[in-house]
Amino acid sequence: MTVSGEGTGPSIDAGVSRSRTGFGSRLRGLLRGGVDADVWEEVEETLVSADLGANLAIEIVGRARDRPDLTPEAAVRHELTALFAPRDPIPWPRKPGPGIPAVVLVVGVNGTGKTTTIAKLAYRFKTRGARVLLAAGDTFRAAASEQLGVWAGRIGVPVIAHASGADPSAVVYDALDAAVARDIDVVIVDTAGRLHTKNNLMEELAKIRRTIARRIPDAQPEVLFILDATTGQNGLVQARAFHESTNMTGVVLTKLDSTARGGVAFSIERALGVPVRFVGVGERVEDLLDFDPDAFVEALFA
Ligand SMILES: Nc1nc2c(ncn2[C@@H]2O[C@H](COP(=O)(O)OP(=O)(O)OP(=O)(O)O)[C@@H](O)[C@H]2O)c(=O)[nH]1
Ligand SMILES: [Mg+2]
Repeated sequence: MTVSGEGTGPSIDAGVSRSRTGFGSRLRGLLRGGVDADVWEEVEETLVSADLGANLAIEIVGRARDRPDLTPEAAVRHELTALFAPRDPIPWPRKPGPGIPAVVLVVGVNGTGKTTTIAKLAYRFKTRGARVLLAAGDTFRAAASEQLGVWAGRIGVPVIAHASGADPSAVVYDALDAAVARDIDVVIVDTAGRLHTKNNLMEELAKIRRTIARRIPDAQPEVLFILDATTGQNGLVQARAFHESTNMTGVVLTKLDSTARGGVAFSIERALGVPVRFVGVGERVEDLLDFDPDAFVEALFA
């Protein structure tokens, strides 16, 4: 893993190359021939196999077939792109006001790429001139704080950590104090991976949220849910449970480079009404892209 850019930066084309040669090429092959009822059924199956979910696949094919004004491929591409809400051009995250840091709380199940994504975000914000501070809110997993500390050292951003086993809310409180004192622009909070079925651990996230609200009432924290793109439709179940406990404001789809079925990007945004903000396309700090729906669909069909 490297900190500074070596060679060319990542691209969405490279990031979705497995999905493109997987379901993308299958769709292209089907839609560029003569498309009869049987072929439409195969299109639907291909979308299901790409992790869009059966209902969404049926809906897309139904609407695409209703567009005789477009070629079948153009109609499907149009319907896929239309699943995403229009993107907000305002830089993210927004600093609530002078002297008040933007706070980004990063949550998700175990091993989805939370800590790596935090390093990528810190690198990105710092490169663009923001003052960044990390909070080591994963006090549960052995060596989690150290892992975050190593990234922070490489990127050159400060990190606030407590001893292993400490209350994550206390770490967050201290980090916010430090952020206000040091005129920090963005605080990014790491949290322990947790299964969405563990109520006590989900309550811990709600407590962290309350702590943020108490220390900085105007903080309007962003809650980023980190979804491993390789988990497919099961990821939707996780996402719904996290949404209920934390009221997430954005999704990062990680490991898009490792899957041939990147279709969960479509279904998650539709299911939760929460935007996919970034995609992870590798293990280096540079390997994070703004999620651009048009470029994503374009790259799948390229
Ligand atoms: N290929 C690829 N690997 C990734 C990406 N993001 C994270 N990883 C890898 O996924 C593994 C887990 O990443 P972590 O960042 O430690 O995940 P985590 O969610 O913090 O894990 P816990 O703290 O144990 O819950 C590491 O090997 C990362 O390098 C990505 O976008 N692409
Ligand atoms: Mg972690």
